[in-house]
Amino acid sequence: MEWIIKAEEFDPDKVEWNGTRFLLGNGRIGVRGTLDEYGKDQCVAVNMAGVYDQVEGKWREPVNAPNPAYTYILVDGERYSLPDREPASHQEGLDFKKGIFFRKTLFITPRGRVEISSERFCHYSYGDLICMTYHVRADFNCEIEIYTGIDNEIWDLNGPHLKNTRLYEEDGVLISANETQEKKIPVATGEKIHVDFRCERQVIQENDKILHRLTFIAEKDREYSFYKFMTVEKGPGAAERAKSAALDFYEKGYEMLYLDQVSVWGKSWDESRVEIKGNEEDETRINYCIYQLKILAPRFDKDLSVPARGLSGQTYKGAVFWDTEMFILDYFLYSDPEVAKTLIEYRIKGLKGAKIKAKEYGYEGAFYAWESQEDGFDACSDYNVTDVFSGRDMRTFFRDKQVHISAAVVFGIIKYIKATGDTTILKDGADELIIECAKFYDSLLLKKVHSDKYEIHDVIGPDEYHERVNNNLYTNLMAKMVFEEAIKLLEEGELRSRFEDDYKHIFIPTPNKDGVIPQFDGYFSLEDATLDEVRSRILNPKEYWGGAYGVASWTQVIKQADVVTALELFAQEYDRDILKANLDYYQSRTEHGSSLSACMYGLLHLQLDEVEKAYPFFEKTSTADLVQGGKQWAGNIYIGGSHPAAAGGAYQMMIYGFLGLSFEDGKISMKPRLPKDWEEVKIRLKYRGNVYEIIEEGKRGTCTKIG
Ligand code: IFM
Repeated sequence: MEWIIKAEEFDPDKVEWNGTRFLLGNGRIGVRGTLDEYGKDQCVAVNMAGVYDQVEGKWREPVNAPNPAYTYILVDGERYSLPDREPASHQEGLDFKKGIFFRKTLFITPRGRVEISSERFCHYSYGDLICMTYHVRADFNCEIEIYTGIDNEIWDLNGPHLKNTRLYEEDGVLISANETQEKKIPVATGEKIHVDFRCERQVIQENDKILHRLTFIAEKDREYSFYKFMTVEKGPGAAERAKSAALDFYEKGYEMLYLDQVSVWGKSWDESRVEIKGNEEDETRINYCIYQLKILAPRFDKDLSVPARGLSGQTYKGAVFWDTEMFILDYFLYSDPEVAKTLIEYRIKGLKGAKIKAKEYGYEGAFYAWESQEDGFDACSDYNVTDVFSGRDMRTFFRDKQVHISAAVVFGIIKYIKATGDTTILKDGADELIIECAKFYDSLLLKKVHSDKYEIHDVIGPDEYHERVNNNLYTNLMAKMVFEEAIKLLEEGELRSRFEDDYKHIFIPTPNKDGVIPQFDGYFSLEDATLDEVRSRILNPKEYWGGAYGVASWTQVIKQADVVTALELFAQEYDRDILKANLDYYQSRTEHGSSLSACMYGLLHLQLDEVEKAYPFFEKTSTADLVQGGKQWAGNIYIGGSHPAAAGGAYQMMIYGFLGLSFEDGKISMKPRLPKDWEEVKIRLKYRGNVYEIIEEGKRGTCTKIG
């Protein structure tokens, strides 16, 4: 299968997208797949997991560190770098088997050809390390100057986040020492260079950069190389550690670090790669999805979770959404349960903030942050979208009304316990968390005078285009699940009786005569405009479809799987006819404007054994970062970056859907439903402390315990 994805030419319109699809990471830092000579205008980012900052009056977001890989060359005094100079040929890409970004560019100068090439990686064994090698060769004798060092001009959406910057050299290491604006967290990058050839060396500072200048007369056809050991540190002593770590890594040397990188990635792939005989393209797609999940896994830090746009930048404030528990967690449950546990612990730690948020809105229990940053702080703004017409911020109600977030957190815990058998997290805080979430939903319930049903009003379900609706099917079913889980944890008593009563009486919307369940009260009375009609009403390509006056808001057109998500999760409670009727009805009304949508349709089709109908959804969810064209704007707000939830959804479609795996009481069962051309699928996964190899072909499969 193809482990390398690449661009075979330079295209200025793809700079930002390439930065995302060629993203590197190791869970502590994400480094966008941008070229060595790029700066903030080309969306370069060394994104730091778990370090957030707020500049007064702007959104709080994760911090991008100064870029220590910044490099460009001059040939006979002229700069040769992209995007300003047309190359004769250019290639850039990602070897995701090894987690290595590479580029090769040929420039034609008035006197001959000059080729530069480089590769870099975020080290998978050392959370703070980025390594790079850079080569230059000319086919004529010329003077070359290489400038390489740290660029402190940072691409920020809501910055600048770093202040009190000091750029200096100490013991041969270039250092950028800074602190964040809000909490004054020290952030530093260090850079040590190993040069393989004789040259005149100087350290210079220009604009916001500290750079080595390497000057030499290049001999015709000789390759000149150097190696960089770059460190990214946070917290007290960051600058000192950036220096000492850079020196240590320099001592280890590039080759050893490179071999280690290849070997740890190799081991990691041995444990989790998916092999598909018969369709190499799908094999590449699913493993690329797994790569996107591996690079954001918090393997080094115990208090982190996974941001909705991974470590690809500052979109969505680097925050953790329901994406983690409902879409992403499953990969870690069956491949890296330690990471899964970290994701759960992050939420347990966030319980304090969730209780405060519930109080703030006048509820009991725990109302989790819709956009959760460190310590569960809710970064979601009351004005999440800008109106493209007036330029005004639009009041959105995601923070106040997406109450389904608390249920997602509970759902994640239940899945974790089922997959790992590890119940210790209950006494470590998860039991309290579940009960507090049940209290929250209990305090949301409303009863009409003459009804014996309990309703939930004024919420936003997964479909964000319809705000402040009553009795959203997904929300009510999830709340019911929370009551059920809380009941299991409680002894007889007042609280337990209350939740039993809630469980029994919560209103769950029912199907109409055609078997279709309204997404919320009154949904069927909304204008039944087609997607095309709604699209044709758009006046500005960036305009937001939801909110008070959005083109979709007062129609039945929805942003993303909502009823379908509910039915996917609770399919066993509905007849096949109902599942089919809802898939049909909502499919033509769903924009799939969120990357979280396709996989839910695919999964539900697979529950119905509709493999051919499911397959296009697999294609869509597994290529969310492999094809250009995802949504980049919500109003005037930039929302580009990677899509880990779509990647996690592809993994779920693979294991639960095509392989039909279910995990019950320590046993794995299989129900193969492979697409026509998939002759055989092989996967390894972990379940309750053991490692299994699963091989399926046609309608048959074997599951062997191998460790
Ligand atoms: O969590 C999602 C939400 O469902 C749709 N908007 C984007 C969020 C982050 O992915």
